[in-house]
Amino acid sequence: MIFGKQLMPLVIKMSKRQLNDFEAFRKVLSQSKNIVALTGAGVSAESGIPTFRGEGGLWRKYRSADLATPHAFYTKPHLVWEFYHYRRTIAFNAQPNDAHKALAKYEKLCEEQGHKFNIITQNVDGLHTKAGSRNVIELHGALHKVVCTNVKCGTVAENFDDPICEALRGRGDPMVREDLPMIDKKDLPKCKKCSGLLRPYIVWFGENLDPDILQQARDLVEECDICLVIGTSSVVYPAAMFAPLVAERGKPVAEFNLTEEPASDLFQFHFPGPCGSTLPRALNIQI
Ligand code: BV8
Ligand code: ZN
Repeated sequence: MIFGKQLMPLVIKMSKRQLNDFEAFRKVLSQSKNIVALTGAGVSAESGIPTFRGEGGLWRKYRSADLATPHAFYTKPHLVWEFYHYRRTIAFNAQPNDAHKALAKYEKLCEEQGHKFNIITQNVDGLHTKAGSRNVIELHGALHKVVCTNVKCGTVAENFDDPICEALRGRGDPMVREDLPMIDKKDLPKCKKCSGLLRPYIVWFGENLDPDILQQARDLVEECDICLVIGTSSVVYPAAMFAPLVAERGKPVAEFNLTEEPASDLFQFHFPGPCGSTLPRALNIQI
């Protein structure tokens, strides 16, 4: 399977784009037995979770991509932990919005009809699961999980403590202009098993995705009859290639987004607007 930009020229622009054609979309959806939803930060925006490229994309004077890297953690682990402490607090206190709820209800409907429905999410906020969805592939990890950096240990654990350690209490403020005094590494989150330094269980830029998780996602992208691409700018690989790959297979793709994105021309259906409103309507789900 080819990934990355080399695929783009192969995927012809969708000749007939259908804008807000809810009836035509529902007809195509009703004939589908294997449905995939690919979600990004936009699906959680109406739950108050900042997106990466909107105004929420900045934390203090940093872009998220400046901090979501192994280098950032290696050089300034305390700053990266402050960033993730900020995001953990927001995510743990956020509630699923109507888009999450519609997808969770739709999963149950599919089950009753013997159809397959899976969510492949780039998000790490856990809101799909909180809404009741069960078939969720978290491509980039989860804010409520941590992993031990001691190579002899590598324990992955769930952790909902907020703050995760005393030294991080009150250290998430996004408005602080200058860096706060450094937190000593010994006071950063520690593994309960070996006292090694913990890091968020998150796939950072420049890191490979878990190969098993990536393969599960690729298999679904290869097999599905239709793909809903919801609230994503489709700029981060390999996730950015999934919906175009479905289009390249000649299968229908429906985009739910506020704006047009680079890949939008490849998709058949477009439902511009907040997905908390457009998605329940398209799925014909009462929240
Ligand atoms: C990989 C976890 C192999 C972190 C994330 C150079 C060096 C190193 C790597 C690369 C390189 N060049 C390219 C790469 C590959 C890189 C990449 O793609 N970079 C991009 C920037 C070009 N990818 C990787 O590194 C991946 N690994 O490729 O491994 C490798 C290894 C080494 C070297 C090369 C290759 C790993 C990527 C995973 C990074 N981790 N998340 C964290 O969360 O802290 S990515 C993170 O950003 C998200 O998970 C998501 O994937 C992405 C953000 O995108 P979106 O979710 O789409 O959010 P965004 O804000 O952009 O857009 C929101 C959308 O919603 C908008 O369209 C908006 O209009 C819409 N919206 C807003 N509100 C609403 C709405 N829509 C509807 N309703 C609303 N209400
Ligand atoms: Zn450990």
